[in-house]
This record gives sequence, C-alpha cells and structure tokens, in this order.
Amino acid sequence: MGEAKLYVIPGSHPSRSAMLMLDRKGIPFKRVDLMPVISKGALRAMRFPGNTVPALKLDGARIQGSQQIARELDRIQPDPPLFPSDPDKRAKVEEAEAWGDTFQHNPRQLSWWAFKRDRSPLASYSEGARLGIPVGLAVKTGGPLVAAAAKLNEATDENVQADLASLPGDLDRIDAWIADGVMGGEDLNAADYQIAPSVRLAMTFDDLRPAIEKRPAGELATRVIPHFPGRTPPVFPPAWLEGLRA
Ligand SMILES: N[C@@H](CCC(=O)N[C@@H](CS)C(=O)NCC(=O)O)C(=O)O
Repeated sequence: MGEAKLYVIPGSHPSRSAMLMLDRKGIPFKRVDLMPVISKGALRAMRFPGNTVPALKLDGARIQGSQQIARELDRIQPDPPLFPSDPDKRAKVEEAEAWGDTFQHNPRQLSWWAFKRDRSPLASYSEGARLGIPVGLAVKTGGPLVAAAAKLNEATDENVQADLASLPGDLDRIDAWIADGVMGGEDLNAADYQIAPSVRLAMTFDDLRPAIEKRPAGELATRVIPHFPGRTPPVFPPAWLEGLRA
C-alpha cells in the first residue's frame, strides 16, 4: 500500500472521524491541512469529486466523505471492522451514522457563527495544524475567510438558534443509541466515529459543555476523543441556551 494522504481542515469534526478510523485500522497516513474555503478549490484541483474534507488519497484512489471513507477502509482492510457483520445490527449502525452525517452541520454552524463574532478562539482549534503560515497570522488575516465560511454554511442567527434548540433532543437520540448498544460498545464502530467528533466539537463551547459532558453522549465523545483541540468562551445569547438548562 502506498502512503495514504488525508486532506483535512484544522478543527474539522468529520476530518477527525476519518483520522480516528485510519488509526483504528492501523493505516499510517500523512495529514495535509487545508485552509477553510480555499480547501474547496484545492480539492477540485486535486481532482477529488467533491469539495469537502475529509478527502483521502489511497493507492491512487480518491475517496471523499466520512461515510465513504469508512466503507472503503472496511473494504481494503476488513479487520478490525467498522460495521457489525450481523445485517440487522449493521442497519442500525448505518442509520445512526447517516443521521450523524446530517447532525454534523449543527456544530459546524455554531462554530462559524461564533468565529464570525470573535476570531480569537480559532487559534486553539488549529493546534497541531500545518497551514503553511503561522496560525496567529492565519487568524489575524482570516476575517474574510471566516465570513465566507459562515455564509457558505448558512451560520445565521436563525439557524444557530434552531441548532441550539434541537441539541437536547439530538443528545437524547444519541443517548438512546448508546442505551440500545448501537453505539458505545467495546469495539467502536462507524457511528461512534461519525457522531463522537460532532459532540466533542459542541463540547468545545463553554456555553454547551456543562449540559453535555456528563450525559452518555458526552462521556462517549470524551472516550473516543480524549483531547479535541479548541475552546470557545461563552458566546451565545443566554436566551438561546434556555432549552439546554431545562
Ligand atoms: N458530510 C461530509 C462533508 C463534510 C464537510 O462539509 N466538511 C467541511 C468541514 S467540517 C468542509 O469541507 N467545508 C468546506 C469549507 O469549510 O470550506 C462528510 O462527512 O465528509
């Protein structure tokens, strides 16, 4: 097998999913950090079919998307498996995984909304990243990129309010999957790797961590990713957080 190359954006939660799954398979890879927004053109130029991270070059093939990467990794290296072999169990894991791929967008919108208001926490999310320029400089000059990312991801007040309002129910759903044994088993599966980084990204917000960390979803996220870089001090209007306090 030639050297695998994984294209990521620092702090990107589905990128973390891909890194975790490659690690789980014991497949060594080179991590290549891209700047948000600029990543889209870079990935196109590298002839990836889409324009999002994670994107993986593996033995000449280009595999894009966290769900596609999970399947390709299981195909080229079945052990340890990312999906259960029992068809019914597999269907449940796939259902949770697919839901998780949609749920991703909520912490993504929260993040860009917050960074648009204040870019200073951004540096903490770039820990360990190699962007080609110092992280401090990237953050200092990153205003237009952050504004573009917030716009691209529709990180509006309205959407962020809706994301925060649905978070308690989203966490209930994850807790239920854990209770049912679909997630959080001894051997982590593709749903764990898909969903835990989203929960972990939400936990980087001081506003949200207390409402998440002691729930099964929060405990699982911390188990899957003991250290996830980034921390954002209180940023959301308190009225938007009321549902989380209940
Ligand atoms: N849901 C897909 C797409 C992931 C996605 O949207 N990634 C974001 C980063 S978290 C991205 O590449 N955004 C482009 C940008 O920020 O310019 C997956 O899980 O692979």
